[in-house]
Amino acid sequence: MFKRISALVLAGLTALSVASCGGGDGTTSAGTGGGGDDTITMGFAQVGAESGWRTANTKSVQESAKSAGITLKFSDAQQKQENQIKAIRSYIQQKVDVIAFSPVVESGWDPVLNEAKNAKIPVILTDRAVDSKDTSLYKTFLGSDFVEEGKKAGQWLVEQYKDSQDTVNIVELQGTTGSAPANDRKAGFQEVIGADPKFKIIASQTGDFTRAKGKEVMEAFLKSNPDIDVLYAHNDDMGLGAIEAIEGAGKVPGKDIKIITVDAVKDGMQALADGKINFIVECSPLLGPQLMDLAKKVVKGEQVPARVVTEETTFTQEQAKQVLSSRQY
Ligand code: GYE
Repeated sequence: MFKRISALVLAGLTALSVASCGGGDGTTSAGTGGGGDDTITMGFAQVGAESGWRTANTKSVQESAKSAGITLKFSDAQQKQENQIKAIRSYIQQKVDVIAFSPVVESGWDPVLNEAKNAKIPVILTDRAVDSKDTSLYKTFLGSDFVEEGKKAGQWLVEQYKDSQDTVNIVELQGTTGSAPANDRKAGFQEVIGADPKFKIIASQTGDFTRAKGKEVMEAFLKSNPDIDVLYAHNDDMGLGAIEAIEGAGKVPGKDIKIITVDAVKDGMQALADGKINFIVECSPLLGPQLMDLAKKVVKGEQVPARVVTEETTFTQEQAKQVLSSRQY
């Protein structure tokens, strides 16, 4: 265990030192941002590599920067806010032209965002929101409507059980504590199912958006609750971990326990097509192209919308079978 933790810490430090010396991507642009030539330098502070969604998002950002001719400085915060703050500070020091980041949690960003503002470096929020009251601290927020995603999950459930009066026992695997998707997916779901008292959330805990934690927490849920009807997992990865726990307990995922997840990454869609998941709410990680467009505008000082919402759909098992082969992530 200790070995694993120290490996993670080491990986985090490496990621940060790469960010702070401006290398890692073969570019030598440190200190040249903010004027001089026309090339835009973006500092991007990523959350981590916790899920299939995140891996696809990172790839999208890196590939889109390349095709947009934007020099990218990239750092991975290993799901830790302090690492993200350090990375952003190093981007400020390096005088990049624009900073983009996906805030791991919603709170606690005002000081570092003020530092960026004072240094006149525009900030774009991608994927996740912050709860700062002062919205002048960032130029725009590009990402999904997570409350809407939670509502879609709830609406499917309400429809499934519309002809039954029996109690429906639900367990919930939440995303990272304090993150916008965990807060909002919980709230949206609750709002919809809360209208009918037969829906009961009997256990709800974080699985940190990872497969390993999803499995571990689901094992604990199964031990203390013999009558689980439904699992609502805030992402595919936790749902996939939970499937292993359910099978390990001798139950059939998708039948004995119905499963709803969010994201629609390939592994999730495969499990949906195989009948192990029942419904997936899509959340697109392919934010790179829009992010680069917004960055170019913001650097030129052009007006951009304060909020850009990603378009998304939902998938049933039948729909998953049809689109699986053409899924991009
Ligand atoms: O759903 C989850 C990831 O912020 C939308 O983060 C993102 C979430 C995504 O780890 O899989």
